[in-house]
Amino acid sequence: MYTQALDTHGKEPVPPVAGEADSHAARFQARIDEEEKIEPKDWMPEAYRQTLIRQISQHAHSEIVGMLPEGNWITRAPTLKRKAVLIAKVQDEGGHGMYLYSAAETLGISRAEMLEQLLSGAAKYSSIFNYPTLTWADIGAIGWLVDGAAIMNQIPLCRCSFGPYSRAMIRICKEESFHQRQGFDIMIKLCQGRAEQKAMAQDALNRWWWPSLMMFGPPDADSVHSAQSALWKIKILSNDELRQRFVDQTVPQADYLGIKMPDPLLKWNEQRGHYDFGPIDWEEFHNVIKGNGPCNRDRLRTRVQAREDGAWVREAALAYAEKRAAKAMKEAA
Ligand code: FAQ
Repeated sequence: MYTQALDTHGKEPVPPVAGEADSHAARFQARIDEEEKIEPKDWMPEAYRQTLIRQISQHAHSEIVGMLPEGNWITRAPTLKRKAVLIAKVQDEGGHGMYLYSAAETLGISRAEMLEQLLSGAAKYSSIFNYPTLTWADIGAIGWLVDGAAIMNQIPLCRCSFGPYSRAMIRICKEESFHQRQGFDIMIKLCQGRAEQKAMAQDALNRWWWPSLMMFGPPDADSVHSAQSALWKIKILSNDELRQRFVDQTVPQADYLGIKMPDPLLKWNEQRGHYDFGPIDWEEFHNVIKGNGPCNRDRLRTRVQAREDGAWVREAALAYAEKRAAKAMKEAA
């Protein structure tokens, strides 16, 4: 069980002999260089553990908060089939959050602590989920672009050095591939529909394109954690490399749909073999992650309300578990 690591936090006792810490660290790095997976009870530097707790919990929070923009359209999906598919997708995101909280728990933090960090506003989650879903086309754009960016970022994470995170990522990526296809399918239908429907798809692309590029994080030159995370093989590709791959992959898809990226500087660069694209508004990005995006307050309020509304369920489940345990004790006596 993942949570068994909670009893030791996976830490070995402080090395008694001078120099032993260095040899632990050297052995640890050698294992990473050999592409060996690090498992929860293995020795690991405290900073490695903290980096993973930070990244995995932020990722888990993103999945949970990420249920809200699309959840907003479940009651308004245009057909029964679209509604069923959307419900399944939103449930999948909840499941991804659960796998990721479990993976983080193996590092010695409890789920309750992580949730507290989210609900108090202390923890980050992906900037993208602080934008509103104004029309049905936004549901198509999220599946196509947001899941597309998430997969681009997460496929390399399937090979990351920490075992539980890499294994969670394999399953999550499989499910997100389906999510991306359903989003693209919505976009195809809208783009093959009436002029108003195609205009709706274009409008959604206009609003989601730049925030999707921000999902990959700040430029490499400004990325605080990249260098160390690359050494530890938590990050296999850099923020900018992934962003470029995403642009290169997505532009032909927009061409297929017959809609245009809202970027006048977007142009194929024969020499580089990549698309050049215009400058990203990093001020907007920093503003959103500071809590001042269009929906930050609303998202947190909704999560806090959900916790309050669910209190009676947790209390009832706990009371039932206690009652069963007491009954089992009595029967065993
Ligand atoms: N939003 O030094 P770096 C999804 C923060 S899941 C908010 O480059 P790092 C599924 C960063 O945390 C989407 N904050 O950081 C879905 C750090 O702050 P800190 C989530 C951001 O960690 C689809 C600071 O900036 N995916 O979409 C963002 O090395 C549809 C400095 O940045 C993951 O979490 C941002 N966009 O690289 C659900 C993937 N970018 O902690 C529903 C796993 C950066 O020092 C519907 N995470 N920051 O206070 C990662 O791969 C990495 O954490 C990065 C950032 C690449 C996101």
